[in-house]
Amino acid sequence: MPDTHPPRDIPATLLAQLRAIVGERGLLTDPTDTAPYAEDWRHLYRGRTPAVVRPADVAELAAVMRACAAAGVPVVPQGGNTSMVGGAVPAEDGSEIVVSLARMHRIRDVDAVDLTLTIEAGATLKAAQNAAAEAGCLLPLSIGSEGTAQVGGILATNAGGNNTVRYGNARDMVLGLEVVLPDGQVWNGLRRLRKDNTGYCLRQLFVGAEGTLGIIAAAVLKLVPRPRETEVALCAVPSPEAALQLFTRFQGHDPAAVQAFEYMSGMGMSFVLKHIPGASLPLAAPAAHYALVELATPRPNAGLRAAMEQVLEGALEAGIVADAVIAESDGQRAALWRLREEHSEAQKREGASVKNDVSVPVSKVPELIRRASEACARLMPGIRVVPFGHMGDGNIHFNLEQPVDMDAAAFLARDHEIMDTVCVVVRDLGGSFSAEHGVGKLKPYMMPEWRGGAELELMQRIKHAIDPGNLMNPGKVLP
Ligand code: FAD
Ligand code: 2HG
Ligand code: ZN
Repeated sequence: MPDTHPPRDIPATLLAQLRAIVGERGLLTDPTDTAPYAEDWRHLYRGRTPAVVRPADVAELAAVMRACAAAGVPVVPQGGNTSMVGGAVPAEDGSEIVVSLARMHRIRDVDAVDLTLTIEAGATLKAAQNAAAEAGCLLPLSIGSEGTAQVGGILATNAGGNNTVRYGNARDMVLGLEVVLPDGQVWNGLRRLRKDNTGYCLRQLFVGAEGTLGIIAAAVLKLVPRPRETEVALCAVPSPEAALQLFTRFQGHDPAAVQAFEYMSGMGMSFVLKHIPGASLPLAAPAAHYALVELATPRPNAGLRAAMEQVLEGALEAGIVADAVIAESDGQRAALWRLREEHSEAQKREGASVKNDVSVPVSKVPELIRRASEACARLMPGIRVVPFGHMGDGNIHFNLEQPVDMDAAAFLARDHEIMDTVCVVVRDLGGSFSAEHGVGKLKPYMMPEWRGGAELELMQRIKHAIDPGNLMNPGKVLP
């Protein structure tokens, strides 16, 4: 979206105060330096900010927040800036300061007995996974952006990803939080207890709040024992219904082993093969639909390979699977996952796309794909339907690519119309308009219709109680 607003001045005294708190290294004010922090990954939003503040520790962060609160200047917390909904982008009028957590990335503690990782918000998810692995454990959260997305960002968005089917979302991994409140007060809730019924569960308020209530400075995350066996297979399937049947067969065989179950369309896969260097399909022929399944277990000698082969053989005989390949090495497992994880990048390279990060009950996924595909084709002949995602937990990225002969801007101008067309079906199936990416700047307009009445009113009351000055990430989440 174009930046049409003139920059708004913030008090020079505040800038001087911020510089005194974080030093020259911690403050960016040159527009060339701040520009990357003011635009989102999808290039949907281009904001402007007079300053990006990069505190080095929680004391500096608290002082920054106290100074901004005293000056009445709003702040936008930013992690890896990989939000799919423009959640970390400042306003266009230059009235908001970006607070980047990037310099707060220390691993404070890993405990293989307690199965906990205490880590600062600015560490990348990948760094958190590595720290867990070095201690012989697993942090069971995996998303395509994990090399860039930060622990604070994944908690603020309650990220989901590939392992939700087995381990739940980010909020299921949080035992404790350290949060800096809008007035600069620090709440140290870094407890590592498995049981702690002492009043309201405050940490869960900040998880999924998308930076509208406070800034997460550090967290205690729950770990699990690392898997000893992992098997990954890519399957060509005749339909989304067959993919669902395959999923239920795996779940029926051993629900504790299904670590991921992902769906991909033939069109989406063709984009990956076309745009991603080195990507190749290890099956006899391209298919209309694919499923990627990962089984894993911490049990030694669990015979996962035999389980994978047994379920796939049964599915091949029943006509649920047309062809399948099981990875033979870590390299092959990574190559199969790459075909899945490069879907976002491939869709971006193919042209403009409208994303619908929706969820429905797992049993309704095939109906969602069929009905939403039909509805979009009626709305815009030639629109290209590229659904993919986390079928095992009911979360499909029902993405639409511009028709080949249509101008990208003309296509994007109809984004709400397209999103609303998909959402009519989602709603009818009892689903959600945002499964894992959040509401951000893109979708607050949907909140009154989907969450209106007592639910939205309660959210607004909580927001007002914690952030009465509306200084935390204004314009995001709540309409
Ligand atoms: P940012 O984009 O920087 O911020 C996101 C929101 O959190 C903003 O509202 C921001 O203000 C707030 N925030 C950031 N840090 C803090 C903090 N410390 N305290 C308080 N608020 C904060 N998401 C999924 O759920 N599942 C996926 O499978 C997935 N795959 C992706 C694949 C790709 C290729 C890309 C580009 C994105 C994907 N995402 C996915 C979306 C995105 O990566 C996640 O939402 C991620 O959790 C955002 O982390 P971040 O550090 O980049 O946060
Ligand atoms: C994924 O699952 C991400 O790969 C991104 O959530 C989805 O690009 C998208 O729409
Ligand atoms: Zn996803």
